[in-house]
Amino acid sequence: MLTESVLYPINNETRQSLLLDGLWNFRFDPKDEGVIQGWNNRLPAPISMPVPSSFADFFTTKEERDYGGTFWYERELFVPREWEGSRIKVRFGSVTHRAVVYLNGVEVASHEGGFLPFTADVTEAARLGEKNILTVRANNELSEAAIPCGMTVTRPDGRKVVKGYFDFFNYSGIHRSVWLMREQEESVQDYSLSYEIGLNGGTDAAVHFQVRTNGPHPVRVTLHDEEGKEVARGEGTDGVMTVPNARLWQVRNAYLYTFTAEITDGGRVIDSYSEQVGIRTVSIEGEKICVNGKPVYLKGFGKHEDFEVLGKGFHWGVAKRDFECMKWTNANCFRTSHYPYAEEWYQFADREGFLIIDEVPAVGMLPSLMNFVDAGQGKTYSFFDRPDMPKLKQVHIAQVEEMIARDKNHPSVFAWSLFNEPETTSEFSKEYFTDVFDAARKLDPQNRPLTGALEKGGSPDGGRCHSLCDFICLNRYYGWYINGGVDFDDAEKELRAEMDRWAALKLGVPFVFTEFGADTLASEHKLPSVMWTQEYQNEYLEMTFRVFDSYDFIQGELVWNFADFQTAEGILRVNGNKKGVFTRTRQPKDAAFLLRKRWAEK
Ligand code: GCB
Repeated sequence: MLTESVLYPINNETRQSLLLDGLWNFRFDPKDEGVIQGWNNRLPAPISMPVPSSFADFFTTKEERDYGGTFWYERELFVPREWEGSRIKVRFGSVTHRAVVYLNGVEVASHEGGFLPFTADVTEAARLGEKNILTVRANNELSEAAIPCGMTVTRPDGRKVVKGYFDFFNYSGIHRSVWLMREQEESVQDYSLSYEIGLNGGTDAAVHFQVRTNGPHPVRVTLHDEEGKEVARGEGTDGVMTVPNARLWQVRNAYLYTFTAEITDGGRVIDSYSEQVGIRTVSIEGEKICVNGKPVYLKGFGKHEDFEVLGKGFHWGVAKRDFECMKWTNANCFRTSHYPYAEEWYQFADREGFLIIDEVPAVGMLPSLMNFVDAGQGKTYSFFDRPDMPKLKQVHIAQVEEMIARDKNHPSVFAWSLFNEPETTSEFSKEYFTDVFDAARKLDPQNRPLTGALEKGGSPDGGRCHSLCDFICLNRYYGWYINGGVDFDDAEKELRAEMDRWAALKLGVPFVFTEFGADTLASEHKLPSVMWTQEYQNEYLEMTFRVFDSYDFIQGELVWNFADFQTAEGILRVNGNKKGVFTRTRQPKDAAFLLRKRWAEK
């Protein structure tokens, strides 16, 4: 169980948070000699590196862009003398894929996993009223004992090459904001909310709260509406508040309250933490996905954190453009394929009323460098019988815990995806995922649905893991990886045949297509169409939608992908994956207009 506080940094009368973004020092460490050489004390001959950002696409040589191994970041920071007697922490939104953090040469934290936050308590190591040196030793190697899965090979010249068993570039670095934070010794560590709506046959709502603190003083909680008016209050670390005439958080029509938890000592507020939250319920009712008890059909995309030059570095401007483009298509949902995104994405989605399927970085559990093709064609492998499996499972569950701890209070998050396209055909996979799902079921105070994205091998007949899912997510490429081009006429038949087999199982749960799409070059047109042209992408989508519209249990369509994105090099990728409905610079392909029209009416 996670004990560290992962609350997002805020500023108020009891807490201060200073952004440490900007230009840091940086250095590759191909021989992994930094620790022996004392680079944690001072990084010799560094170059400059923007934070947050991936380092890869700033460089002009392949050795630097494709670098695999250990690398270091460093910067100076000033800790105010007035902070004496408080807890002082440094918080990283993420470092890919693992990090050791030092302050003034002293190790203060380490973390495994490149897509979730962690903090270093630097209270002891910090020098108050002086400059301090903050250093990060990071590493971006991939293996089969960590997620995402892949391998690292050392070439004869000693250079390491990192190969992911997944279809996105292994962008690395400090991808998200870094904060220096001051908290009170006694402080709010965590809180969880869950809701009941329509109380007493009316519009009142119950807000159940749990607050975790690290001290003995009493806790008070309040809820304020968007006008700043207090609408409810409660006492204690565990309880329920009633909100009369609650304004619900609705899909694409969000309403946000501000939740505040305060630790008090008589009239004095020792610590106070506030965040925007939304009152809403999510549930699976038969074959429907419901928000506030009403069915919602999911319309939207699988995305990536990916943009020119920045790689996977978070940028508010890119997020803003993405939300504007998604709203223009009349979408209402996206999946954070294939890892939890920067927290700011969820804050944006809370405000814009988007639904999120939040995915843990469990991708690449099919041992192949082109498993996106193998998966599309239904090739089977065994993966979970390997010696590293217990370690992998531990890392996987730890990241599920961290993701749920981080994101559980966002109204936008309505489901947890615990995998993308692993092998799910062996008895080993069944055992593995039973443990992962069992662990996840204990973590969410809102009991959101659990799911995972199944590739073609996870079929009605061969797959062994779909029964673990509260609703079933399918990634399918009929008309692309199979039945593409001259065989396109068979695609619809085959997709229908698979859906008929699912229907025959009478599972009684909703199905969501979490991937379907066709690579499309924005430059290519042809009449009649051929693969890779914009006309083909539209025909592919029209065919798929015809099928979706004939099965009531299909309750969502998330096109692969929102935008073109960078991948590793290969004969199937033209400088990246081109299945975007938008280009990598976020301009629409013809398919965007088709979606906009369909989703306006759906
Ligand atoms: C998949 C993967 C996704 C790939 C996609 C593709 O099945 O889940 O990561 O990018 O197919 O385009 O091949």
